[in-house]
Order: sequence, then C-alpha cells, then structure tokens
Amino acid sequence: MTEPPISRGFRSRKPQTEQRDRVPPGQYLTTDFPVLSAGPTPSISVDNWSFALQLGGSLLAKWNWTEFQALPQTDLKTDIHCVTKWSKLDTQWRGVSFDTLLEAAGLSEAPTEYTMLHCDGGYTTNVPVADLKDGMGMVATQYDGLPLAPSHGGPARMLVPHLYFWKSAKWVRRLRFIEKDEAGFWESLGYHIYGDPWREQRYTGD
Ligand SMILES: Nc1nc2c(c(=O)[nH]1)N[C@H]1C(S)=C(S)[C@@H](COP(=O)(O)O)O[C@H]1N2
Ligand SMILES: [Mo]
Repeated sequence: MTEPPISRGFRSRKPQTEQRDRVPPGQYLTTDFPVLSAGPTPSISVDNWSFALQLGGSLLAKWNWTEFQALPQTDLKTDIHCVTKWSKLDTQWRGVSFDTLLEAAGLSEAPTEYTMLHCDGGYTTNVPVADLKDGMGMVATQYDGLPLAPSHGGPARMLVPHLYFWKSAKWVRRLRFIEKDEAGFWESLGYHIYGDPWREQRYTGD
C-alpha cells in the first residue's frame, strides 16, 4: 500500500527546507566534487613538503610533513560554495586549524589583520585574519577520511568554507601576514576582494 501523499510530503519537507536554507543565493546543490584549477595539478611529495608562516618576507615558523602531522588535528564538517555556482553540503575535512598554527608558532595573536596564501604553482589568494581565526580556517590534509587527492589540493590545502571556494587555496605552502589587504590571483582578475557567498560577492563591485 502506498502511504497517503500528505504524510509523505510532510515528512520530507523539513530536511528539504533545511538544505535549501544552506544554499546561498544563485547557487545550486551538487553531490559531485568538481575540480577547478587555474593550472596543472602539481605533483608534490610529502618528503619535500613544508608549510610556513611568514610576516612580510620573514619566516615566523615552518613545519615539515612529519611535524605538521604531529600538530593537534581538527575535524570539520562544513558546506562549501564555488563562485561557478555549485555548493556542496556536509563535506568532511581534517587538518590543522589556523588557531593551532598560531599557537604552535608561539604567537598569542596574529601579527597583522590580513594574510596572503601562497601555493605551489604560484596561485595566491588573500584572506583576512578574522576569517581564519576562531576555528574559521584550517590547512586541510584529509577529505572524507582519506589523504587529500592531488587534484583537490593534496597534500594540503587551505579551507575557508564560509567564503567562496577560490579562497580555499590548493597546494598551499605559505601563509604570509600582511599589513594591508591585497588582491590575490583571482581578486586581481576581477573577483571580489572578500567573496562572501551569502552576499553574492562574486566580482569586484558586487
Ligand atoms: N592553488 C590553487 N588553489 C585553488 C585554485 C587554483 O586554481 N589553484 N582554484 C580555486 C577555485 S576557483 C576553486 S572553486 C577551488 C576548487 O577546489 P576543488 O578543485 O577542490 O573543487 O579551489 C581554489 N583553490
Ligand atoms: Mo572557483
């Protein structure tokens, strides 16, 4: 026997509404994980991988892969939103939070209010410290319980999920503290300097 439609509709309505509320304006939901890169996927061995914090041009701290893996790890389940209009819910990540990196570097607070992220291959993107601290940003090394695939930024990528996904720099190698906000790669090509998906800040002037 089929159930009365009213009961079936009633039961499915709540989760659907909840999902819809999590999709920013102009975005659609996807269950795949599209790959979007401005250049080729670099092949990076963890044996010569390192991650550095810099203040301008000077080194504050640096970890090799083994040291990085020994830092306290954070699990994060979150939604992600690409400016090409796909959003993906409940993605599962593991890595080292920005807060943990600061602490491990012996810093009680960030030395400036802005950062530039630098990647293998030359990609850059700017993110304010306020959008990294208090658990908002991390360097992720695992996706869905597995080492991050090279195409998705492996061995390590930035994850700043509340901003458009171009801010989540793949193959990230350096976080450089800067005094004033500066445009990174896409930002200098017309993408919004901040990139809040809930305010549809896709392009300069949005
Ligand atoms: N180094 C690097 N990071 C990058 C990019 C890139 O081209 N190079 N593309 C950005 C863009 S535009 C998006 S939408 C996401 C895509 O991540 P994905 O390929 O894992 O979906 O990575 C971001 N990080
Ligand atoms: Mo993107």
